[in-house]
Amino acid sequence: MKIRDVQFVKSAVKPDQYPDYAVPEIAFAGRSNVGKSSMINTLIQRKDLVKTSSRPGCTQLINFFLIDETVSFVDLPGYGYAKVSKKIRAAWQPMVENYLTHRSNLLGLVLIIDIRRDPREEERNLARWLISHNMPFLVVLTKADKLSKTQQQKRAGAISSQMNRNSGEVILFSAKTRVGREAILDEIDNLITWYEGGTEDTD
Ligand SMILES: Nc1nc2c(ncn2[C@@H]2O[C@H](COP(=O)(O)OP(=O)(O)OP(=O)(O)O)[C@@H](O)[C@H]2O)c(=O)[nH]1
Ligand SMILES: [Mg+2]
Repeated sequence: MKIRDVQFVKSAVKPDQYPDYAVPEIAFAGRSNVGKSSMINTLIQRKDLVKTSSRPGCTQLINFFLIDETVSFVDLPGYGYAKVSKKIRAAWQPMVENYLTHRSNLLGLVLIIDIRRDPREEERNLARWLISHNMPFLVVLTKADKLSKTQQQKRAGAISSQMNRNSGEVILFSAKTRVGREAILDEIDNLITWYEGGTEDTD
């Protein structure tokens, strides 16, 4: 997948605010501060089109980006950050659940996990929910640059078994070194090709 043009479309909270295009959409989900927004910047090769911060809770709305007018990327707010106000925490779940259940052109998710941390209840719940709704998802272990090659392999083995995936099915990524960028874009490409094959007009 080659990316030429990227447009920030809008931020939304509720379904009636989502953009009304129907292009295949990929959403990036994960714990607060894991590096979702940085991953999108790396994929689209823009340093800071998507706002990032070392402080958790940076992305608080659902942000839509249109790639070459053919694919949509969605930056989701992160879950699990204890220090944001109760009000924000209470708003997160319905906002993201609404998105996951109502967005008809949502094709799949990139579920992002910090390579140094074990997946917790939230990641496992989300994975379970996605499986039960037949929603494809890719597991990406980010911040790989923080570990040695040996440690990376060790952690990839541990996390993939905790997420019930084969270790070949998880991708190691770093927004710093950009390792894993092509692999993620290839997987997104495969998903879109599979989707378009299945929805082609057969008349
Ligand atoms: N070393 C390293 N740091 C990273 C990487 N990805 C993100 N970061 C840093 O992690 C912090 C959080 O990154 P964001 O992209 O804002 O994370 P987020 O998941 O969008 O966070 P929220 O919007 O708060 O949910 C920033 O300080 C980034 O520079 C990475 O691959 N390696
Ligand atoms: Mg963010």
